[in-house]
Amino acid sequence: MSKQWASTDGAFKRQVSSFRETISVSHPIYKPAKNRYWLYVSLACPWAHRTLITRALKGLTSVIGVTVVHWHLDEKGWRMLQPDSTAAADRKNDYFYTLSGGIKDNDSDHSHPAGTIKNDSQRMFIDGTFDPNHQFSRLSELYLKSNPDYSARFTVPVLWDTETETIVNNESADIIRILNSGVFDDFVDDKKFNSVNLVPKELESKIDEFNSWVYDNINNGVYKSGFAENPAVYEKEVTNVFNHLDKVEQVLKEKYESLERKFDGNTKDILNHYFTVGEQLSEADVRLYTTIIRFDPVYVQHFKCNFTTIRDGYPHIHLWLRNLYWNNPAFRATTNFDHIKLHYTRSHTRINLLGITPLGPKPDIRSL
Ligand SMILES: N[C@@H](CCC(=O)N[C@@H](CS)C(=O)NCC(=O)O)C(=O)O
Repeated sequence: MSKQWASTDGAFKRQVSSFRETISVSHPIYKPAKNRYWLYVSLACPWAHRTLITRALKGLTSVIGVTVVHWHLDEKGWRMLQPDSTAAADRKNDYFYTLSGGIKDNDSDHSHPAGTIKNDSQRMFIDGTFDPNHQFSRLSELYLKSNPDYSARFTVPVLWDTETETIVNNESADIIRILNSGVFDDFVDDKKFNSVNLVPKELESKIDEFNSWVYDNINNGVYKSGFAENPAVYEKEVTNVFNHLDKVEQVLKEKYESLERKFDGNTKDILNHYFTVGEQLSEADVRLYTTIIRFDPVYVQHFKCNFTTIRDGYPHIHLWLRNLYWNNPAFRATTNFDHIKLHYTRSHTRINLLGITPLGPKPDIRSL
């Protein structure tokens, strides 16, 4: 499999994920268990972010541990921080079983002090965490341990099995379905989480339909715009992104208007039902959120998606975004604007040669 992102016509191509197993009671190897599986994520990556949100929404923080890679991606891929050995042992319980994977928010007022952070910064539990399972320093080591012949890119997220020492799955769309499936429900102490279902049967086909055009045109669309290698490809892709944001805006406008009638203008009731598919939080919201939350801080300038911003051009999407962020800790606590901004602007040196991270927009996200 090729390691290149772009094809000869200058268009960005996302590689197909290689590990596609599931976890279930009937699976010959990967059975549900507590503390057996581990997630390796980047807080910058929208695909990995989906898995952290789903883990939080299903109450799986005490069932599945998390390692957060350093936000800087270099030519050898993602790296993990190296602690002294006692810290590694002591901190496993304290830090890994949190919504954010143990990363402390370094930016409490949501202004952005990126200018003070260097590429080589290695602040434990701020820039990333470590791998208590092996103390590996590179994500690639997991891939090669799982399959010594692996020759594609070393991507996050990775769902790792600590028992067989193999990757169960490295495709976020699959991983969030596994986490949502209920296979871990028995191990969750607070049973209120068991009733959470992000893909209820009656909405499944609508969620799939929404996800499929959102994936190609928005989630992946921003990358196709930003990584385009010639102007014609860029212009086509960026126009397509905004055409589909218009479509989402229309969906949410109609939703808002119908909820306004239903709840007689009561804002609290409206916001409790203000989601993209149906009137409950679903996987469709999770998958759209991780792109929209990055839009104004990064994609507008870094990927040149600058017809307008979400905050100025899309009032209904903006309200939906802020409702998720400010009213649901699973979204807020897993969103780290430092990792997001620093990763894109300092790792993609082809796009941003000097690695200067723009300080704006201020604030990263507006209040509700
Ligand atoms: N299909 C994968 C895509 C994951 C992906 O592209 N991850 C990027 C970060 S946003 C990555 O890890 N890239 C590492 C590299 O290119 O070396 C998924 O959705 O899980």
